[in-house]
Amino acid sequence: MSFMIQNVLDEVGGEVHRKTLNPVFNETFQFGVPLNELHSRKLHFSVYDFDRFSRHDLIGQVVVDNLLDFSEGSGDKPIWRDIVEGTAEKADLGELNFSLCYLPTAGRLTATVIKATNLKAMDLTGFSDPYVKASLICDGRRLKKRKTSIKKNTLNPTYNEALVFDIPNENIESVSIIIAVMDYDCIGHNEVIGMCRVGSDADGPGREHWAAMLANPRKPIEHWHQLVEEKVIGTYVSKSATTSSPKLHIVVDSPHSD
Ligand SMILES: [Ca+2]
Ligand SMILES: [Ca+2]
Repeated sequence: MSFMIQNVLDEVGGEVHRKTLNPVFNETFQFGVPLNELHSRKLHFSVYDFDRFSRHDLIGQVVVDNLLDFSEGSGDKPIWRDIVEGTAEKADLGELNFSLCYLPTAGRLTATVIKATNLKAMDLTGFSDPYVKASLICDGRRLKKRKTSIKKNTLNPTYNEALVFDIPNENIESVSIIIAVMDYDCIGHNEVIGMCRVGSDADGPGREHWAAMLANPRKPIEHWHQLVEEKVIGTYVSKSATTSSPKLHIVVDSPHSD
């Protein structure tokens, strides 16, 4: 269980209770909050399932927002609240702005990564070190990838960098591009912040952007995309195919690894 007072980012964790659905904690947590700020603060409870070998799963959350009422109320009286599904954390991964431009005769697609805003913080600093990785996908196989540079310690990076793919005109309807915004970490694996996907068979905005690109050859078409979790997009890439396929062709064109 963890608690957080919003905007203060004061966070404390409770003890782990094993193999139970009705845990009793009886633990006290204290936060220093000035009385005149109490009305604008929220107490955020998150209940997690502890996993030793992977990221802890969020069971649900309770947000208490009338803290001033409680401070004037009757001290230690217990309060019961229903735990609701924790969706707020998932929604805010950020947005990515890029343009797509296709030259049919040359068979060249240029994705220009312009900027990202409100990215999720993936480091203890409260920021991320974002770079953008675009992968060309055909039949579930990752054929090529291109990356931007890394912008250090920011949640609102600007790139203006072109990522170029050679896609013959006869193949343009059967490919898609998965775009991942990554957090570079000097220790451990780089983390996925969020993803989006463009292509003829992509969802909503991803399909519209692709169609607008094809309808306007040789013109850069710019669009904002809401980032979604990796597991939403990951199903479009067959993991076994990327490692065993002899057609796999990875182009490493930037100095950093992922
Ligand atoms: Ca990180
Ligand atoms: Ca980082």
